[in-house]
Amino acid sequence: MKKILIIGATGQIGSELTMTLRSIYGGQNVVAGYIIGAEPKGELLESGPAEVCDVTDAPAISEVVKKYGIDTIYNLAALLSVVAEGKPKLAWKIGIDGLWNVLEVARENGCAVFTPSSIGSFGPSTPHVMTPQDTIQRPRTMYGVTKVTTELLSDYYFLKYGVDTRAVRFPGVISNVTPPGGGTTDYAVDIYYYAVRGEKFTCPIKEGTLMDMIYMPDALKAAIDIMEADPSRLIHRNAFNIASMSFAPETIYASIKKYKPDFEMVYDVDPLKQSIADSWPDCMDDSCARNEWDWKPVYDLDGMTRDMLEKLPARILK
Ligand code: AKB
Repeated sequence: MKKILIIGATGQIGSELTMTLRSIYGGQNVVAGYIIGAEPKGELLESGPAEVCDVTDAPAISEVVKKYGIDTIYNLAALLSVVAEGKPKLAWKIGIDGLWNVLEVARENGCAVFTPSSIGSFGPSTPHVMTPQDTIQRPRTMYGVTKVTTELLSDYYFLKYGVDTRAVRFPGVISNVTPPGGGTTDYAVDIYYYAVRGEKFTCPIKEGTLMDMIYMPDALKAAIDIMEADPSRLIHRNAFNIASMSFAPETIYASIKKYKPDFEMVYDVDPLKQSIADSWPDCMDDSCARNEWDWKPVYDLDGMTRDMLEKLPARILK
C-alpha cells in the first residue's frame, strides 16, 4: 500500500487529487500537505491526515515524510504563469528551491516524486502544431523557466541518485471544485462560472488562440497512472506531453451555447495573457505517453461542457 504526501493539497489540482488518491489507497494513507492560510476544509480535512508542509521548508517536509512513512510525494506547489510574471523571485523560490527540498527529502527517504510540468515549458520557437515530446524548450516566462528547470532537475535526480521521478506536462486544467489562480488558461474555467450564473463573459484571450486543455478527471487519471506505470516501459520520465482537447475561445463558447443559448461572450484581450498564450503550443503530440504508459483521455470538449454545466450549479448557486 502506498503512503502518499501531497504538497499543495488545497489547490486546484491538489484538492481533487487528494480525494481521488484517498478513495484508491485509503484516507489514512494520503496526507494533505498545506500552507498556513490555505487550510483544508470539509471532506478534505475529515477524510484523512493533514499537516502543514510548506515546500520552502525542507525540515518540515522531512518531518512529515518520516512521521507517516511516506513513499510517494506529489509536489504541486507552484505559482501559475500570470502570477509568476509579477513575482518571478517567489516563483523560483517555490518552484525550484522548493523542488530541490522535495528531491533531497525523497533521496534521503526513498520516495518517488511527481512534480508536474506544463505546456508553459514551451516557448515561441517550439513547433506549435503537434508539438513533439522532445523539442525546443526556450520559454520566455518565469513560469516556463521554472517548468523546464523542474523537468531537468527531476531527470537529474533520477539519473544521478535513482530517485523515481515521473511527471506529465499539464495542459490548462478545467475543473469545478477549486478554482485555479493566476493562469493563462483560467479563462476556460471562468467561462463556465459566468455561464452558470447567467452573466456575460469577457474573454481575455483573442479569438483563434488555440491551447491544449484537459478536464480534471483526465488530469487526475494522468497523475495517478504515470506513477503506477511499469518503469521498464518508460523511455521518458520528466515530463510527458499529455493531450486531450485543444480549442480556441470561440469553440468553448459555442460548446456552452448549445446548452445555454442565451449565454453571451465578448472579448477584451489582456496583452500579458495573450503573449503567453501565443508562445504556447496549439496542440501537443502525446504519442510517447500513449506508447509508454497507455495514456488515453476520456473527455472531449462537449463531454466536459455537459459535466461542468451539470455539476457547477450545485457548487456556486446557493
Ligand atoms: C497556466 O495557465 O499558467 C496553467 C498552465 C497551463 O500550466 N494553467
